[in-house]
Amino acid sequence: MDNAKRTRFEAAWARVRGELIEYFTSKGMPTDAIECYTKNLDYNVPGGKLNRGVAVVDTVEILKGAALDDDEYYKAAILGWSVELLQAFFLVTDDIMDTTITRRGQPCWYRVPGVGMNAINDAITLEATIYYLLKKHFRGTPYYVDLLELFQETAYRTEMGQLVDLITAPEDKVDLSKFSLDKYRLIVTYKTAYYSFYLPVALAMHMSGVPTSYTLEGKTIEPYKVALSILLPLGEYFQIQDDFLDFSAPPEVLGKVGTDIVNNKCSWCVNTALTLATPEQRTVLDENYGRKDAAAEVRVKAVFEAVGLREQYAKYEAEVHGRLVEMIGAIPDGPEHGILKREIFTSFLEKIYKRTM
Ligand code: GPP
Ligand code: MG
Ligand code: MG
Ligand code: MG
Repeated sequence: MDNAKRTRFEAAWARVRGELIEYFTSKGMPTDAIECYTKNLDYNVPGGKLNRGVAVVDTVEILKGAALDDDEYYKAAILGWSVELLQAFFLVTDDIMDTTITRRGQPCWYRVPGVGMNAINDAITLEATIYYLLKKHFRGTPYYVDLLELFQETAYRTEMGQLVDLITAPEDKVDLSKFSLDKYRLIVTYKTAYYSFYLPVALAMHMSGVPTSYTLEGKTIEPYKVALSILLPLGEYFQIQDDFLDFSAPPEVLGKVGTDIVNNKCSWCVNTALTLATPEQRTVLDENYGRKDAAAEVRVKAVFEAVGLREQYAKYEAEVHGRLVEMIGAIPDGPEHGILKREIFTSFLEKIYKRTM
């Protein structure tokens, strides 16, 4: 993402943050509570890659077909920051559930001295903040209920995916026969793709007045369904990257230390390795995967290398990129109609293609 784009989006955060602290203060909260809330916001909301939030603004601009004025930009940015708040809510709790050590190059929030399990309330507060912002800025718009439903339904789906993710990776019982690429696809579609990919675009579509259906050259188009049909596979690709990087990326680059192997996760890496392993390699995986033991993790990584996971990933990435480009090329594009545009999806794809962090 270019710097100017990031800087403008971050400037909107300074304003949103000010509004939030002002509201919190106006409710008569004591000074130490205001301090804790401010720290919660500053530590957990703005420090990520911001792809999801910026995607809202980008999509609103693409749909308009012209630059946004300051008011339009700020409204779109509030939705973008609401997606980032949802993400912060998920990550704070996900790190507790996954017993992760670092996130975005710093200790996970629950591991910060003085925070501990108060992090759970902090996460819930981050989610509540979304609905405060929506009410304050969108209560009077015709699409307010669409925004509310979208946030609620998306969060619910993510929580369903998180449940399947967690129960497929029990701490005390490793059973690799429970894993499959089909199970994997279900988990990642629900736990990642809806909130990371569909949500930002659908929010922007609602804000831009895109209707549920319209007619183009005699055909009925359902633009939200079309968007979903591209964005769910795109989200699957993104999570496969996340899983591959968990295994392969240097923690200094990634900003977090991979925990999927020791946590017995049904990740793309283990599923792919299972399809390629010899009986001997399979035994090594059965005996070492999901063990809270650094030496066991090293043995699993050695099998991942031996089956050629890196080459498999490179092959997958080239293949999925081609497939997505083709899918995007096949959707109805109506620049002259000002409705769905292929550029929404290509800009998203190019943002994540070959990412290393
Ligand atoms: C990412 O999975 C999934 C989420 C962040 C959704 C969490 C949903 C909740 C309802 C809490 P991950 O554990 O692979 O992400 P990371 O690798 O970033 O920890
Ligand atoms: Mg996690
Ligand atoms: Mg997780
Ligand atoms: Mg991960």
